[in-house]
Parts: sequence; structure tokens; C-alpha cells
Amino acid sequence: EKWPIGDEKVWKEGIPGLTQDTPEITKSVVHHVHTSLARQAYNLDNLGAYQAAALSVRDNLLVNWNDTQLQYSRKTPKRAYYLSLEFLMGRTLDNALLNLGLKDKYQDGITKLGFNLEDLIDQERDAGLGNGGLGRLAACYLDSSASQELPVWGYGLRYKYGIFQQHIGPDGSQLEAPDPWLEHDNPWELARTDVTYQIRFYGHSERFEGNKGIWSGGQEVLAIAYDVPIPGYETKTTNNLRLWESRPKRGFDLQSFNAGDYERAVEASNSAEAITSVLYPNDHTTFGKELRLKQQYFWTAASLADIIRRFKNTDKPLTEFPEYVSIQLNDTHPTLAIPELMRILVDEEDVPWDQAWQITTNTFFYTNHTVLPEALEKWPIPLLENLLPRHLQIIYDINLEFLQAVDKKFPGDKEKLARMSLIEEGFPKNLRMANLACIGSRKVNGVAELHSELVRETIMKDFVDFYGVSKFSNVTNGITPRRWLDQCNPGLSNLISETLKIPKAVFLKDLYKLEGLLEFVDNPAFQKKWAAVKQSNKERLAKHVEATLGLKINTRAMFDVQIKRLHEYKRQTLNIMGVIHRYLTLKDLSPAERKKVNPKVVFFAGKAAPGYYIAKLTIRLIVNVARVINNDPDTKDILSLYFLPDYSVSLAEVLIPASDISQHISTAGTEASGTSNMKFCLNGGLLVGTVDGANIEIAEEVGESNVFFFGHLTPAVEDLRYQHMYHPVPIEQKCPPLARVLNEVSSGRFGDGGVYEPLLNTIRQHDYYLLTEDFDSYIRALELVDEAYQDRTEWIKKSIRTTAKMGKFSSDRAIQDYAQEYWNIESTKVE
Ligand code: B1N
Repeated sequence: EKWPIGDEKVWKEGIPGLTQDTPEITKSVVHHVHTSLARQAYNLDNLGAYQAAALSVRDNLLVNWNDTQLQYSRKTPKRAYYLSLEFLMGRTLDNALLNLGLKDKYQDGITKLGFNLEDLIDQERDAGLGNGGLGRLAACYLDSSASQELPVWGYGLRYKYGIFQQHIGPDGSQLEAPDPWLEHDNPWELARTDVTYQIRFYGHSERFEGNKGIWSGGQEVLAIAYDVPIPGYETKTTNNLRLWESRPKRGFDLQSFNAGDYERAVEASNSAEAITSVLYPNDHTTFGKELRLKQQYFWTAASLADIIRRFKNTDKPLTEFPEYVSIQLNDTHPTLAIPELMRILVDEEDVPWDQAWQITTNTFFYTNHTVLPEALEKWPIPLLENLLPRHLQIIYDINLEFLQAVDKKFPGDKEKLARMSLIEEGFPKNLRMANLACIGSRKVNGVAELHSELVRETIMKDFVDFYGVSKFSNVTNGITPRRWLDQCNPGLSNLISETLKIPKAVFLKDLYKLEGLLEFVDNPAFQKKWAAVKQSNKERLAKHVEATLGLKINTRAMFDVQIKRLHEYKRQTLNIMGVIHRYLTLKDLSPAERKKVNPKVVFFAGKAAPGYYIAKLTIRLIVNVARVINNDPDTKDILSLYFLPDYSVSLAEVLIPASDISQHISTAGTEASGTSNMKFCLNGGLLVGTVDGANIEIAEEVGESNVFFFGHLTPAVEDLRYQHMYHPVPIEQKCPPLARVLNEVSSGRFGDGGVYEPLLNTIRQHDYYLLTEDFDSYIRALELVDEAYQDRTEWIKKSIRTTAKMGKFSSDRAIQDYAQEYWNIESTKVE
């Protein structure tokens, strides 16, 4: 133990402890009001009170953070690092209080200070540093890693602007505004201005023998670390999410200043800051943009430099690097880490090439999140050559060696070589990131059984033949039950605890414990309580909608929810066409018949990528259909439709517990997993879905009788598309009810029909996502939902059974898989 300065005893006495009881808590909050905020009781609003409370909670997190990190440095366990361009964290205060087990105490303290904790929680802005499932998955994995006391750190970017704010314009279309989430400072982060790295771009590369090189010149940008503590649930373990911010190098480009070229110098400083200024708002497609490539390199280079520096502190030789470090690549976005590690080892650390490749391929693991062809990342070679000249050389060297090995195994198969090459021929040539991620990694995984199978049989087929199938496996996604049950649905969490007669912590740490609920499925008193929780969640949602949008919702109706990014493959269009079909059908009924119909409220929420024309048009259609339906006196009591703007993690936390049924209706084979499907089921909502992604595994767990499946299966999709291409049948013949719906839209029943022609044509023409093929069985599935909902007791039983069987979908299980089968790390108890 080294104590570099002063008296050890004095130091130890000064180390703060946790604020555990109410008087300590109020004292610490008041302390932050007076010092950190320089305010006082008489001029404190909810926002100020939130900030002070947050700073007080942060103090607790940092006490645990320090103990955890000290333990890691002392015991040097093998660590894992999760590299992700997105961490969709949502809000932190409530989650931190629950994980620390201090929510009741803080509630008390805050009340004594004259505020309401729930109001303060509502002051917090979401940390929206992600687009959707991929980013939220990363956040759930951090929670599960810390909760299971695993030494895992996340690495990402500290975007100044997260996912854009969505507004709906007067004509119903999506408008985007920047997300100023850092406007009032962020109490959940800690700037580490002492942890910085210089990241090079451009310049030139010289080559030497033995595949060595030297990269110099160009522009250097500074990476500054911001640390976000990640508390585990009911444990001292508090891990770290390190986010990098780009800044111009101090005294950068002095030459330009000297030459009097002030403008150029300022430009350079702008371009340095631009790197981490904004999250790219596309999911599934962001390539070709130089700034995005810069983000990817900036982040991977800073993270690797940091990881290597930490490893070097242990005084172990670099050959042992994979014994102490595993790095998970969240999709191909961090793939440049592979040539970057090679560059550091070969050019800077003098490790021989073959040994460096050995180290590299034992360190990385690659998760694929999509098989959609348009989503497979490719980067133009000329862009790389300019931005990262040394990396391109390394990539060529890797490729040469790899293709020689392929040629040896499959002599003369030129087409195979062309398919497997890191470089795709063309004008320009492109680098195939998935190929590089695969050959540079120890293992490759998909995110649900079906998806992993598709990965092996489609995009990675040649690689499976070459490496053998054992390199390719599956880790089905999961969700954290702390946020997605206890935090978002305290009523249900309490009811479960009270019914099973176990503390919440038992099932929140071992979700399989929910199976105990099966015993109570037929218990009428329990059913009643179960239904009452759902009802109060519906009322909570209705209150939220009334407060934010001024709309009144019928909480006696069935709540049908589809909330996710807008994308053609997710088929929100199928849903809205189904709603219109329902509306037309209801209009055809007599008033007496209509009286017998169970009311239904349909909710949509989700953002469209700002440049995704068809997706934006779908939003516009939904909003305008809602305007007609909700104002039609014939139907408004039995069918209403809402598009809730600005979907976010915190909106999901209100919507999900309120749903009776949710829709996960992607064309079979297109949704890799889906994770909100798991969230709905955990909260007792049932699914309408296609046989796709994790829907399949959910049905395996809860039983097919508790899921409403419809639509063609994956193997049929390819053939159907072929038919649509080469033997098209007019929609009037193929699917008359859908044809009728399209005609109504087109003829202007929901406002200017012409506007929607491009959207309608995607269905009338190639119908790539097969709406015309699935529409009939979709409508039939919704009818079955209606029938099932008539028998409320039976419905409640289905709901209970569903929740009871969700154990598999805890992200704790997923993280255990990664920890054991991939990273080879163990948990360490923090003292
Ligand atoms: O990843 C989720 C899955 O549950 C979803 O099914 C899947 O669609 C989603 C490029 C992506 N796949 N690919 C992306 C996001 C951003 C981007 O720039 C691709 N997101 C998914 C978690 O496994």
C-alpha cells in the first residue's frame, strides 16, 4: 500500500462513507444546495432540488465506485470491455436509488425538505445516447454486469446532442429538433480532464520490413474521459461507463497561428469538436459519412489506448493481454479496434506480426445485430486511405494472409475468395466491416436463436465453412428486470413480492423465480389484484397523455401498443392499414352492432431517421388517420388512435406497463431479436407477432397458446419475394381487403391522398416486406385477440402465465453467457 503524501490516518479518516439514514441524506442534499448550486431553500425549484438530490446520490455512487476500482486494480482480475457507439441510458436518479436500496430513505428526506421525490425524478432529462434496441441493450448489459459483480466497463462517446427530439408538425409530419440533454449540466458524469489521449487522423504512413510501419503527420485531436458510475443492484460493485469527448489539442496548429492564418486554426478546432457533437440518428444505415468514420476511429483508439495503459500498470507482458482483457464489439461499429490493436502492437510495441495477430484474435468478440443487407457496414477505401492510411495497410496485410489461408483450404475457388475478401471490388472499392470483425474475433454471435442461424446460413456462411461452426453461436438478448419491472412497474413488483412471500431482491436477481406465480394463476383474489395493477398503469398512462398532450383516453378500453423505431421491415404500415381496416369495418356496422364492440385504443410511438422518407410518411399517415378516427362520432367510443411524439426510454417506462397487447410484426427473418417484446411480456402484456427474432423464444417459454402468431415463416419469404419480382399479381386480386384500405387512403379519406402515393406504392409494387402476403392472417390474429379479450378472466390468466415464464429474458442470463462462454471473467465481491 502506497501513501504518497501526508499522514495515512488523516487520509483514511477523511474518506467519505455512504449517506444511509434520513438525517444524513437531508444534510447532504442541503449541503449540495448551498455549495454545489450556491442556492438556498427560499429560491429552490424542482429542478434545483433534483440537481442537489442527484449530486447527493452521486456521492454515494462514487464512494462505491472508488472501492470497486481500487479492488480491481489490486486484484487484477480479467476484465471485459463493452465497446458500443450507443448507450441508451434513459434517466438515472430513480434507477440509482433502487439499486442502492435508498429510495425509501431519500423519499423521506426529500419530503422533509418540502419536495416530492417523484416530481424531482421527472425533472431529469433522458440520456438518449442511442437510437433503439442496440443502444438500450448496451445499457441493460451494464446494469447486469454490475449487478452480478463482474468487472465490465463500457466505452462510448459523449455526444453533446443525443437522439433528436421529435415534434409533429401541423400537417402531421415529423420535425426534428436537437436534444440539449447537457443544458443543465449532467450530475451523473465526472469529467476526468487528466485522462486524455491524442488521436491522430490523416497524415502519411511509411512501411518497413516485417509488416511494421510508422504513421505521422496529419491532425491530432484530444480525447477526454467522462466517467458515468454504473451501480449494481444490491451490491457495492459500481462499474464504469467511460465516454469520450473530443477537443482540439491545446496549442494545436500553432503554425497556422504563426503564419497569421487564424481562420484555419479555428476551423481545425471546430472540426475537432465536431467529432463528438452528435449521435447519428439512423439505425441500420450510417455509412459513407466521413464524420461517422471519424467517430468510430476516435472512440476505438481512445478506448484501446486506455485499456492498454491499464493493462500495462499490471506489469504483465503483452503476450498475456488476452488472459486479462476481453473486448466485445457491439456490432461492426468498433471494428477499427482490430487494425488499431495490430498497429499499437506491431508499430509501437515491437511485437512480431504473427504474435500480434494471435493476441488480437484472442481478445475480440463480435456481436452481429442484423442481417438486413443494406445494414451491413461498408466503408469506401479512398476515405480510409485518406483518414487512416496506416490502418489501410494493416487491413491489406491481414487480408492477404487470410485469403492465402482460404485459398489453401479451398484451392481455386475464386468466387469464394471474392466473397470472403475484406475488400469488395467496385468503384470505389469498399471495406467490409463484418468480414473484418469476424476474422479478427475469437467468436461471433447473433442475438436470438433464429437470427444466429441466419447469420450462419447467410452473411457468414463462407466463414462457417472456413473456421468451423463452433466460432459462431448465439446469445439471446435480455433486459434488466430492475428497470423493466421494479422501476417502471412498482405496483406489479410489489404484488409479486407479496404473493410469492419473498423480498423483491430475490426475483429481481433471479428472474426464474417468477415461475412461482404459476401456482396463483387460478386464484381469483390474485387475478383481481393483477388486473387492478394493469388498470392503474393504464390510468397512469392516461394521466401522462392528458398532461402532455391534453388528450383524454378511455382507460376501460383494450390498450394495443406498437412502439419502436419506424422502419419498413418493422411494418408499422401493416398496423396502420389494420387500424383503417378496423375503422371501415366498424363503419359498416349498424349502431346497435357497434354497441357490442369492445373499445380499443391503439398507440404508436417511434422516431424515423430524418432522411428516411417512407418512414416519415408512415408517421404522417398515422397522425392523420388518428385525426379522422378520433373525431368520428360513429366510432370514437370504440376505436381511437394516438401517435405519442418523442418516444424515449422514459416514455417506454410509462407505456409498457399499461399495455394489454403489443405488436412485433416484422417480416419473418428481418428482426434480429427485438427486446421490447420481452419488456411487454414481463409486465403482463400479450404479444401479437410474427414468427421472428425473440418472439419465437418467448412463445417457447410462455406457450404458443399465450401468443398471437401470424404470417409467413422465414423460409417462405425468399420465394415470395421472387414471385413478387417476377410474377406480380395485382393487389386487388392478391388481397382485396388491403386493396380497399389503400384505395380509401389514396382517395383522400384521411387528407390529401396524393401525399401518400409513394408509401402506398411500396405495397402495390414490389411489396418487399410482404404486407399483401400477411395482411389476412394479421387481421385474423387481431380478431382472435378481440375474442380472447372478451373472456377477461382467461385473459388475465394468460397475462400471469406470460410474466411467470419470462425468467430466460433477464439480461443477467445473457451476461452470464457472455462472461462464461466468451469473456472468461469471474465475479469479484467488493469489500
Ligand atoms: O439490435 C437490437 C435487436 O433487438 C433488434 O432486433 C435489432 O434491429 C437492433 C446500425 C443498428 N440491429 N442493428 C442495429 C443500430 C444502429 C446502427 O447505426 C445498426 N440495431 C439493431 C439489439 O440486439
